[in-house]
Amino acid sequence: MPNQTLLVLSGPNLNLLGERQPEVYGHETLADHVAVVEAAAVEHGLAVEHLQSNHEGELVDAIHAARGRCAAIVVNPGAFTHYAWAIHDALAAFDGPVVEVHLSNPAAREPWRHTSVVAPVASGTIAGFGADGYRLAVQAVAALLGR
Ligand code: CA2
Repeated sequence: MPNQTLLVLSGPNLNLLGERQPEVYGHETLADHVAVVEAAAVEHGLAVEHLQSNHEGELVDAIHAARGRCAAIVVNPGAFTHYAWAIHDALAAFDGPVVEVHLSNPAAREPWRHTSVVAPVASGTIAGFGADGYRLAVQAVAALLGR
């Protein structure tokens, strides 16, 4: 039986969503985004596992543990996006679709946000659509998995 789990990873500070900078990241909490993912995923027969961590190694461990067990990964690496090569390397060793999500559009913000070290190992990136980004990411995963 093929694996049917979508792993959703959230990087540092995303646990604070809804508390500060709503003009940049919206009013939704991380739990709200995960609920959107779960509702969209169930329509494609996918179960969801979610991990938020402020620690790069914990995210790397979760990506390793997903190998051969999860069908796809949706990841918002937070600020790790811009420099965490260990996450890049771990995702490169994952053999399913990887969709990178950002609530804001980093390309339209400070220059240090313009580089993503995750993008080269992602199937694609969805950025700048706020809360809709997570729903769009699940649609992309479903299409990539042929569901
Ligand atoms: O737009 C995104 O989703 C980001 O991944 C969010 C990261 C940022 O470093 C990336 O450049 C783009 C930051 C998430 C921090 O979220 C906070 C939420 C509330 C209060 C403080 C931070």
